[in-house]
Amino acid sequence: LLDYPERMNAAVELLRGGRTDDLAVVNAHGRWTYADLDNLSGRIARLLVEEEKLVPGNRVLLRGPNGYTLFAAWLGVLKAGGVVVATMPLLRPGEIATVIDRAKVSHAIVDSRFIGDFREAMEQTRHIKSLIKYDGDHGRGELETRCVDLSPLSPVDTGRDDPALLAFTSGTTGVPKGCVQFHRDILAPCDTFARAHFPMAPGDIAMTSAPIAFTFGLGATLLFPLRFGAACATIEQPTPPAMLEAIAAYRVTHLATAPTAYKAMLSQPGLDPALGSLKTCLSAGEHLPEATWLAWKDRAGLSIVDGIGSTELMHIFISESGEAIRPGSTGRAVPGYEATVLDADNRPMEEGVGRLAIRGPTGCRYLDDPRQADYVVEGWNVTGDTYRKDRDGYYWYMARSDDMIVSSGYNIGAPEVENALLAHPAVAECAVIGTPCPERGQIVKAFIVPAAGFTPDEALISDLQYFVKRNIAPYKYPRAIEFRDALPKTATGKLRRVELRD
Ligand code: 3SK
Repeated sequence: LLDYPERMNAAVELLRGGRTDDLAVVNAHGRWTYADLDNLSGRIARLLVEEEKLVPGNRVLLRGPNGYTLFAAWLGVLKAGGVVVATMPLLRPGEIATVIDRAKVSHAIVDSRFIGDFREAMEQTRHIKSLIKYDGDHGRGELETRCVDLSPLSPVDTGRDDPALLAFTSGTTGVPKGCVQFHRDILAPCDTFARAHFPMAPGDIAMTSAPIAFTFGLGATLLFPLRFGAACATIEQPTPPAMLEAIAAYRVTHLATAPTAYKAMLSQPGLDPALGSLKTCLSAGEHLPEATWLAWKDRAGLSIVDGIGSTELMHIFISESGEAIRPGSTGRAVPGYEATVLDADNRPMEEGVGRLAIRGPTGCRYLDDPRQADYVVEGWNVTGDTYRKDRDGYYWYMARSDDMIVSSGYNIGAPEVENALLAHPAVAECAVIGTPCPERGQIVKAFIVPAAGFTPDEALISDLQYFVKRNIAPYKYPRAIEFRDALPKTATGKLRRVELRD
């Protein structure tokens, strides 16, 4: 399926996607063509190689919000033969220092608004030899000034199996793991998932709420548009109202965001103008509740393409689109990938409930981490999700494997209870966990962020419990409910149930 040449550079391949004068990136600071992006990334590559003494394989940390300069730096690092280490904007100095140490980062390109935290992180490590600042997309920072008189470098000769990206997964538990992705892994999601379920064409404009440090955001914002000659629109603060405003302003055709953002956008006054241009919507990062899928279909007239992927496998490996979507199901294996569910003895099952396992053109390669042996089992990438596979090959999300609650002998998937609660108008966000109980082993407990206008009191608790019992098997109802102002999340927006359990 993916017959990439032995010698290739993913940045070069991506920039071939559009014609020189085609729009590549647009935001509040300007509009840039493929020629602009090719040129600036080439000059950044020269600066890194000739003045900052980067040699192939050096790791370059990038830090800043999504934007033209960050994207040019991302492509420039690859052209220079370096390895991108992108960091989530929300990381704190201690976490950045961990990434620098684990990845042995030698060079860094950092947006000047993030420089304070970065310098604090640098004081905790000794690896960084070169730090260059840039000034958002204003074009006046150190990076831009030092590049201005340079000519673009001819891209360094790299191989398809050379490392191009070190993507750190914050995970919902534990110490971050660095996932090594080769040049061919950068193109693989474009030519598998995106081609099948989220295709773009010249003239299309994509937008995501996810930073490119998260491979979900990287694919939907940068890789897919470039591969197909389309463009992307970027915003720095992707709140639901700002996203709607930007969708309308840039006539965004392809939107990729998380389920909670779709739910939040449904109740925003700016929804209608935004719907005029949208052609395709993608959701990943968390399980998409059926209620949100149906509400978006009803209001926007669009079927959200759901998908599950992982940083380890670079992008989405189960999804479905068009008429083949079955609301509530994540979909079927993406063409090029094989999926199954494993039983307790790691045997693949034809159908039934088990641990999701995947194999295909991308796969987990942790950087020097013994957890590799937990993720790759007998050739399968075991993602840590429990799924039900039906006889038609559709996958139905049950829970993260460690989010199954066993209460009085019943298996209860926390997301199923969350979906039931989310259908109630008083619930803005919720998270369900099992808490210890001497009689039942565990009971179901829900943490709920109430929607505006609802009072978090005993009457609401009873109402919610009754609501769940009426809509799903009554033994699954939350016996305990606690109201919160917000829920703990990872930097990529995934719920941290582990924090609630603690
Ligand atoms: O969380 C996901 O489903 C996902 C999707 C695409 C790329 C990476 C991830 C973690």
